[in-house]
Amino acid sequence: MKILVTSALPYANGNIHLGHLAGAYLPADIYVRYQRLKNRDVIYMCGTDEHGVPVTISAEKQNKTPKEIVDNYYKSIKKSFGDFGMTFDNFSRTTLSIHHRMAQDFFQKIYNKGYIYPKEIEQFYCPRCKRFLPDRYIIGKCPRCAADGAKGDQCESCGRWLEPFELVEPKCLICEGIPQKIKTKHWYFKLSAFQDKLSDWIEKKTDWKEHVLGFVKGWLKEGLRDRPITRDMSWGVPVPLEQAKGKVLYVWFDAPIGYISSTIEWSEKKGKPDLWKDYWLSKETKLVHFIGKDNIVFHALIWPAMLMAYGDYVLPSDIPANQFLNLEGDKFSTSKNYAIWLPDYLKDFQADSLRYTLTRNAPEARDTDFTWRDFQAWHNNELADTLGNFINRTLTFINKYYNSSAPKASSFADNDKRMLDILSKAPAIIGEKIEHFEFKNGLQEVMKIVQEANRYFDKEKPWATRMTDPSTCEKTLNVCMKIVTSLSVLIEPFLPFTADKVKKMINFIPQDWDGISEPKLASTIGKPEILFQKIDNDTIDIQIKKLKKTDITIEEFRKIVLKTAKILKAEVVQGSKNLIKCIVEIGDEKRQIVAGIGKDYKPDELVGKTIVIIENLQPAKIRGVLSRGMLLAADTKEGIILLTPDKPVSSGAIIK
Ligand code: B3M
Ligand code: ZN
Repeated sequence: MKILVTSALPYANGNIHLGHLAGAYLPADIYVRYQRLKNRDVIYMCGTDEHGVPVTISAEKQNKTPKEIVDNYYKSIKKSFGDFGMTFDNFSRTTLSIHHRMAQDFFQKIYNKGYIYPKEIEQFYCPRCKRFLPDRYIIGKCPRCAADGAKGDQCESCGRWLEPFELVEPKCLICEGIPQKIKTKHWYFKLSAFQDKLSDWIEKKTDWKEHVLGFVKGWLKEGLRDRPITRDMSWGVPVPLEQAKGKVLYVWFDAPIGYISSTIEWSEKKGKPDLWKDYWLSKETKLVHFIGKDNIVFHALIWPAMLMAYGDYVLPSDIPANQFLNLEGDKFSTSKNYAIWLPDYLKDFQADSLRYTLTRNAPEARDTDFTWRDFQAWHNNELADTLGNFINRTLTFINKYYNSSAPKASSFADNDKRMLDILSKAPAIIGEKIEHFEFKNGLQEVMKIVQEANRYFDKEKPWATRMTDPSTCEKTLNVCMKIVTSLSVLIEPFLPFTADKVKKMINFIPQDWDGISEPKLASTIGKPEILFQKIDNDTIDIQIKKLKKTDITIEEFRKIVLKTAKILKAEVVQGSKNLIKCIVEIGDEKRQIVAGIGKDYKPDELVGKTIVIIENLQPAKIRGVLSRGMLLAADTKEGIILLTPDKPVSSGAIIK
């Protein structure tokens, strides 16, 4: 049997945070590493989702092109995943031409089969921004749960799937203006045609997670509606129809196809361009999609319907979606920068401590909470004092008293046999948990062995028997060495970096998951090293403080130099609608500042105004134009309003 594993393709518009890891990435990596240790034919596909409104919105906010955004985040996401020990067989990008071709082929084929049709509809248009507003460019109140900030396609609070017109008090996301309804044409996917087929298919998925089935059945009960799968934007996969010029595929139409194109890219890199077909075109393949719960509808309904419409590909066999991880009692929020970002975490701590914490506390069946205090306690008490301690006390003992050669044993007493019996059963017990996506329980089983092992060591007292009964002592250490050897494999899916270190220290003889039930020992061991250094309170306090981004100290505020400045010259930056380049006078000095105020001010209106600027901001290039400083303005519903002094004042005056 072939196993094809995927993790949700992260949008290339920001870094990965702990919530993402706990949802879709870490569990998949544990699963895949385990399958490899079982010698199964498994591949693990992922890549960045580089189209769609999330990317264009970030580009607009940062005054960059979408391409600049995705190039940058593709690199940094890939790097931090690598440093976290993620073992994708391929990490692709949806902007590659192979993906564009696949997505267009997919569209074309199901269009030819009659599953896609055009429809004239009304759509929101922002008169101020002068453009159509795709769903996520509209925000408002959710019609079901009344939460603020619901997006035009989905309410993140209650999970309801929305159409932009359903939002109460809709607003343009960019300018907060009130949008108008205007006619346009879009292409719809006939999801309704798959109502019965999907219901039958889901009926058979009795072993899926309860909350996934609950979600899916809820949608099926409401009745599936056809979905528009094209958008009026320029960033994306062009719709492959003459009549649809200037439109692109909806990102959720092209993104899951990315799982296939990533597999094709992998095959091509391997020099076996048809290899992907063995996985995708075989009904025997076990296709497993790891995702967070906000992606359930797309993976468990729309994507299978797309696959059914297309016809040739295998359908998902399981979708073990996780619930959400919260952070110190609150939701992760990218927009409020309330998150722990993976690259930041990795600067200060080792990957395995996080892999441990996130698995020990995995949101498998309900939302869970990450706290820095738990992280510290589990690292110190469980990784350092329990796991690290057992391995260290065993190896140090052997190093010191047996000159680093593996202790031998010819017969065993009951207590030893009990321990060896635990080891022989461990791979099956832990494996069973992993196969059922119960990673938290799997890890708990590993830690039970470690606790037993420490108890065994304490009870056998080798430090005493060394003097009184040397052969018993050697036998005890032989058992302990077997435990360490087993552990070096059993912890690998969860703690791969630690597993590697242990294997090096014990001169590990290659053994797979099943083989490790009767561990083979190398004849000598290397030098023991401490696996986990304790983390102190100060280190954790710093992390906790970092999370409260909103408060700054008076010292921090004093670093900002605010001054009055007079605008001498202003002109629109070439190739941009919104950026204005101003030459300002600050006392004796003249300098250039670029500001995104072109929608609300004409260059002529600006000249002669005295405004307020931040003088000591690091220079930056905006669209290739140098900007030294930043002007202050109120961001209001009516537009941008510049701050100007109450009474006439000369330029260069310090503001306090
Ligand atoms: N990029 C959404 C997300 O990051 C989306 C997943 C696509 S999986 C095909 O939550
Ligand atoms: Zn607008």
